Amino acid sequence: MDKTPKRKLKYAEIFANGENKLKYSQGQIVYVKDNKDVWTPATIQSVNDDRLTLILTSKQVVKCKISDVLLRSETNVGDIETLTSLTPLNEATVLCCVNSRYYNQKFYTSAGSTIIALNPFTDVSHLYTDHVIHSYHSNHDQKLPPHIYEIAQEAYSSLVRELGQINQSIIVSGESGAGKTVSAKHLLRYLTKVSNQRVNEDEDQTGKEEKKRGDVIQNKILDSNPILEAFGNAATPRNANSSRFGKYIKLQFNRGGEIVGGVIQTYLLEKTRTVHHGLSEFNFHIFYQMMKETTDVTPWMSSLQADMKTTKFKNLPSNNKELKETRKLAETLAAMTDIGIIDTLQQQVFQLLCGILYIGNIDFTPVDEESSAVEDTLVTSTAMDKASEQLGLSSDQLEKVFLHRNIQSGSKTRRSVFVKPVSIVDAKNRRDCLIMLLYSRLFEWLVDFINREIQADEYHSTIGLLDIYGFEMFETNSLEQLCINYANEKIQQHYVSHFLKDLQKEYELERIEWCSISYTDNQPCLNILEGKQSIFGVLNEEVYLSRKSNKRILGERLLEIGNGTSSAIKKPRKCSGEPSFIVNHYAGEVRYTVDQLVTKNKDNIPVELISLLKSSNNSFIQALFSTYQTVESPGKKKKTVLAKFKSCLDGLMTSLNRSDVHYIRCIKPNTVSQPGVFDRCYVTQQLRASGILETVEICRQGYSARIIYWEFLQRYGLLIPESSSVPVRESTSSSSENDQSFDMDPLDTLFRKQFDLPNAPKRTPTPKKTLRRRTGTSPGDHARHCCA
Ligand code: AD9
Ligand code: MG
Repeated sequence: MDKTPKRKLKYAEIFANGENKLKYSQGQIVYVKDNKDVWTPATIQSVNDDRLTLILTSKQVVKCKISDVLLRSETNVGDIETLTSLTPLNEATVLCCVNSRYYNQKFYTSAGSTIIALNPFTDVSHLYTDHVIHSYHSNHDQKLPPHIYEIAQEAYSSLVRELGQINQSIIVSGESGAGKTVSAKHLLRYLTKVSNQRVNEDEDQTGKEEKKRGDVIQNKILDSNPILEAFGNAATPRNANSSRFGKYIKLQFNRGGEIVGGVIQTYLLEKTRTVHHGLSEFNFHIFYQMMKETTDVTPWMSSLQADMKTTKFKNLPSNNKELKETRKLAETLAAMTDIGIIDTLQQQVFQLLCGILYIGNIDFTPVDEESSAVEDTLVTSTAMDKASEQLGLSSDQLEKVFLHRNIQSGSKTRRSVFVKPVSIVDAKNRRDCLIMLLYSRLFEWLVDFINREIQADEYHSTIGLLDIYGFEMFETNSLEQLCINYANEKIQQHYVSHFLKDLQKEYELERIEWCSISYTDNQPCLNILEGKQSIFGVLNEEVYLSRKSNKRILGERLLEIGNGTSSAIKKPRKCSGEPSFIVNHYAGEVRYTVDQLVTKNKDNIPVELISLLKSSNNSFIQALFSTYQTVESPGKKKKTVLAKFKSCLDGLMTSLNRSDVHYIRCIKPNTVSQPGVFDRCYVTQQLRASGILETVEICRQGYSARIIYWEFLQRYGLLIPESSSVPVRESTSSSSENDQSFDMDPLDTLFRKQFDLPNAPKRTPTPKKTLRRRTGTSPGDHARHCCA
């Protein structure tokens, strides 16, 4: 075997090399770079060294460099379902393929091991019928069109057949509004349906009882969606139903492949949305749902609605948004009932929401620079009365907690507490803090309640569905966007390291002829965000130093992080206005404003607020806060928002690393959320950022399936003639050592004969391979790799 290290070729270089060899000639059909369409079709009129004269479809004649053209396919690329089958395979053909498919209402395309899901922005329910589910579940040989169900089925099959890692995960990624949440819902429905079908197939007398229990759990899992969407989603300029929290739901299966439970892990709800709204930003859906009066609700809801009807709530930017939520309240209430939140509890929840809205209407006036008073207006006095009533407190208690703070002094043993008035700015902050605290605690309670209802005591394996908030880039970006985009960077890094890096490493390890494909690694950006000297490091230090941050100095400190050597962080070109910095994320550059970063990272909750809520006469509020920790463990610093978020995401990564991961890449075809509009620049940007092109190239050059030896033998062993000596496995253990020590030579020889393959070189033991991938290439490829 030739051991000379191969020079790493860049992805673009591979195409270029291949194409240069072809020597462009007159009459050849190509794509040429274009500002509007990214790549546009053309025909070569003449060639002059490295310059070409082209004729466009508009008959316009243009001149360009050879490096500005890519080969065009003779056939209709729109008919191709699997990008790995594109010939020639390049950015232009990939783009044209997904573009044509989109206009032909084919929203799913296979891209190696991944499915690309284009958001239809229109009703395509015919794609998700029970019949379609059945087709993908019961299909064994027939090639069905690409679909997200294919990925769900792959995960489910691996789980029930116990191939590779038992636990499976499906990561649904993409920009905000790309269709992750909708896809995740379809995946969830698919998995609940097929797990049910399996039970029906083998149902016996005792199985009936279990099935009933299973049905109840599965319905509860499905019911968690409308509840969490109502309380955790909101309209943003990018998506009218944007998830404002990350969600990882682990479906729990028994040995028979039936869903017996689930557990939901949520990540960082964007609680600031309850008090601050930028242009075209709205509060969480649930507030609008409850404001929309309907006839078919319970008397307590009607009286709450009548009470709020004439009030204009400051924290409820309207724009008639509640009109769109007409149908939803009944749906949310029904789901709450089904999941086990009884009517009286529901009433408590909505009274709390009503109280939260009224708190937002309380305003203040300055008395002097250091003290303030509650504003003497009808709006504020009504709000004070209503809020205190709903929260089980007195108006005096509320007023006191907004206008004064406790200062502790003295030693640990002789501690005294002073009460000090606060400025108008601090009074408003305390009001907003109370709102955020109440809402986030309510959300946590809901998630805990759902988990208690759906979690199984015992289970065999899991399939996790990850649906986080998509990459965001607004006019003004703050800590919320920093966290959201950081989470997306982590997911992208998972993809890069597990798919693009590891797969190639494995080929090298197995000494498989391989021409390394380079890819954009987002590790430098992650280093800038969370590394030793990083944005998180600086922002956490500012919190721990407990000093008043100077925005300008902090901005300069943040910009020093890269030492001018990393291109992941840079100074904005226009430095006027608020201090800010730009992070070069994998999906694009985002400008973050320095203002409020430290305050939000600190997330200081005054102890007085918690004590007050603990003393509430309202049993629900009391219960919500009874176990709330006000002080961290002695000697430990209070964790910042960024530190908590990072450790949550590290936990998520550990969980993903312990499972077989399947990917779905959602692509948003346009920025206006309209059907039938395919913005080629915007789509190309997403294709490039996601690493789709590299994935396709790796899948095409690589092998379609990777199966560990024993599984391979189990599956295909029956093809071996009886007279042949088949290697026998010595132990039942599935440790990787056993897989490595197993001698494949006899089996290898047999298969090589069977498929008429050349003799294999002697190979060294390889680490256990656990991933199975399909790229839509011929079945012979399975044998080809397994014997390689
Ligand atoms: V965010 O990161 O939470 O802001 P998502 O989750 O990626 O975002 P979402 O699933 O909410 O986007 O989809 C946005 C909108 O696109 C939906 O409200 C639908 O109107 C539309 N959509 C998405 N997928 C489909 C689909 N498969 N069929 C029809 C769809 N419409
Ligand atoms: Mg979403």
